Formats: sequence, C-alpha cells, structure tokens
Amino acid sequence: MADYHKMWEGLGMDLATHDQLCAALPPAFEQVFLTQKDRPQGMDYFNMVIAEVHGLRIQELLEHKARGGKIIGSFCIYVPEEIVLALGGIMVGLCAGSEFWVPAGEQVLPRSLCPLIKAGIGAKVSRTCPYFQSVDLVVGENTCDGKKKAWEVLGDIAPTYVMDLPNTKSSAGFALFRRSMADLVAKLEEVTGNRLTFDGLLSAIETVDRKRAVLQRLYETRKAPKVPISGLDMLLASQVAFYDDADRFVSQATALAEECEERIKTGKAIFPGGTKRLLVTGTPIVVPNWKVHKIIETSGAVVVVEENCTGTRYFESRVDKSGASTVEELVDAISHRYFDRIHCACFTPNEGRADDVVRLASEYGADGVVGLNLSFCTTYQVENEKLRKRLQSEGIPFLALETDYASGDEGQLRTRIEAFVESLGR
Ligand code: BJ8
Repeated sequence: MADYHKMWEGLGMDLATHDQLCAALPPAFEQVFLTQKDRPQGMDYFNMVIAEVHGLRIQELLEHKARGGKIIGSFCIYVPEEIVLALGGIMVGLCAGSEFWVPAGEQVLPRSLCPLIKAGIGAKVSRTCPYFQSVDLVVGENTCDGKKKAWEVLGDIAPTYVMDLPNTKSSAGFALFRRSMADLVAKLEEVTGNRLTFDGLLSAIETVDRKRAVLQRLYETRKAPKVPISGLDMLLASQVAFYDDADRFVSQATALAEECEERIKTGKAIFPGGTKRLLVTGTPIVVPNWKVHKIIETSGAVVVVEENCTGTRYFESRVDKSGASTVEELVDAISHRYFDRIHCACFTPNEGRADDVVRLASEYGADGVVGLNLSFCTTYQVENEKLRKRLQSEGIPFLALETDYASGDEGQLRTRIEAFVESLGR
C-alpha cells in the first residue's frame, strides 16, 4: 500500500493510534480469508479493496469532494442511497464492526450497549476512521433506543442529521416515513447545493438497482447443491458494497458471479459433500466483523444465506418506478421499497422477517438457522422467541447466539456451533 499518512493527517486523524489499527488488519484478514482453499479468483479484487480500505477509496472520496461533491455517512439501510446519489453525493456505510473502536466508544457511551454503536461512535471519538473524518453529514435514524440516543452524543462531534422513523408498519407509520423522506430530501439538497431532478433520481435508482441485482445474482449461486463460494467470501463482497464505487462494484461482482456460475456448471465444490448448510439471521455483520462466519465454516458447516441488513434485506427488493412521472412519485416509490420491504426488529410487530427466514431457508436448502445477534440488541433478542417458535412449527432447527466483537467467547461459540451442526446430522 502507498503511504497515505499525509492524506490522513489532512483529515485530522490520530496517526499513531491509526497506525496500530492498520497494523492489526492485514494479519487478521490473512488468517480469516487467505487460509481458505479454492477461493474464486474474482475475490482478488475484494482482497485488494480491504488492503486499500483506508487508502485508495478515501483518496477517491477526497477527489470527489475537491470537485464539489459531498460524502454522506450512514449506519442503517433505511437511509436511501438513491437520493444521495441523485444529488451528486456518495453514501458510505460507516463500518462499525471492529473491537478496536469499542474502548473509545465507551468513553462517551455506557458499556452495556451494542458494540456496533460503541464502535461507530468510538471511530469518531478516536479520530481513526478516515471515512468518518471525510463525511460532510452523518444521517442517523430513530430505530433502536441505543442508536437514537447515540446521535445526540455524536451531534456534538460530527455534523449529524436524524431521520425520524416510525415503529409500526401501519398507514400512519408510512405517512410518517414519507414525511421523513421529504425532510431528508430537503436536508440533502441543502447540504449538496443540488436539487433532485426526475432524470437524476431515475438514473440513481437504476444504478443502485444494478448493485442490488448483482448481489442477488451472487447469492443465487449459493443455492446450488455444491456451493461455489464460501459464506465468508460472500460476506466480504457484501460488506464492500457499502462503500465501494457503485459501477466498479457492479463490474467486479459480475465477474465473480460469472466465475461462481461456471463453477456450478463444472461441479466444482469448495466444501466436502455432506457439509451442513446454514442460514444466518439477525443483526448486521459489518466490516471487519467476520468472527462467527469463520467459526461456522471451520466447524463442518457453510453459510449459504444471510437474512440481515448486510445480506438479503439490503438487496432483495427493488424500487417499483413503473408509472412514476414526477420526482414526488419516484420518492413515493423509494419510500415504499424501504418501508414495506425492510423487516427490522425495531418495528412492531415484525412478522415479515420470520416469513423471510422461512422462505429463504427453503430456497437456499438450509439445514438449520443461526440467530446471530449483537450483545445488548434488545429488539432482536426479544424477537428471537417468536422466531424460534415459528421455526419450530416449520421443523427448522434453530440456534440463538449472542456475541460482540471481542475474541474472548470464540471457544464457547465454537462448542455451541459444533454441537448444533452435529445435531443436524441426526
Ligand atoms: S434496518 S437492523 S441497519 S436499525 S444498532 S438495532 S444491532 S442495538 S443496526 Fe439496524 Fe437499520 Fe434495523 Fe438494519 Fe441492534 Fe445495535 Fe441497534 Fe442495530
């Protein structure tokens, strides 16, 4: 990697602490990913993206800013990237999957909080995330209690806007969501200095749809009896989708999908016959959190699908723009896509998620379901009970796990996962 210290210094980063983070990532990546056998060649691109995660992409974002473009950060898939793109902005998912940032987060937040929130805020507090240092605005959202209160803390140290979200999927809930969408459009128009146009928004919808379509195409290959790509590699590709250039991502992911499809034709499998197939559902798995996938895939099983916000919830549905002839109608269509089709446990009730888990388990031929939730995520933990009952009624084995980003519980997780996988063979 080139020397980016000057760029990082210009972003006001804590260089000494950031150097420690940069030193820790390559060996962790090597141990998790490069020890896998028969990885598709198309993964080389994604390896490179991670190697350059704080370098090349940041340089591109800064070039975009130098041309007058804005960078918008987000922590949730309810924040519509189509609108950011249509206004000449670039949206980046502010990765909050590293234990490295948790202690800094705990300086300003309670310890008994979800690690995703602590790491997210900790990345800003410690000034060690060049994405956070580059953003012109963070769009937070009123989803879980932890996040909605954390935005108040973040607002003191970073430009923050909070999207108000309802918590029921009712018509009143949709009306609130649609109003919030209009408010967000106004805010983003103010920040970017641009106005939404019909053609601009249509083109942005098509760009984001292409990204979602290629993720769907990649996921489809995991339905094959001989899985052509590991869950770990697919997880990495999905994580990269949240901050890579959209067109480049589509072209690289398309090449990877073609390679996986070719593997299916030739019957090339990367796991031995009889490997158990698991669906993982629950809270988002953001970069560089690869912990549980690694344990699963070294415990006699393969992850074939993720029902979460870094998996199917992100890409399964498209914006139905048919019949729209005005900007307002396109924003209506976007609002429906997000509100109707994303089933987050912050909503009550949230039956759509259990329906999706059952459907996906069947489509992907899963032998069992792992409910993987981050510690202190109350909404998803509570929802586990209804999910467990539903899966039991469908005859689908279920294992509920709760964990954070630290490595201390890896042995215990492995014991439970191995026992679960073994039970699937009976
Ligand atoms: S749409 S899942 S991305 S809110 S931060 S809820 S893990 S306690 S991230 Fe989410 Fe949007 Fe919903 Fe998806 Fe729990 Fe942690 Fe809260 Fe979390």
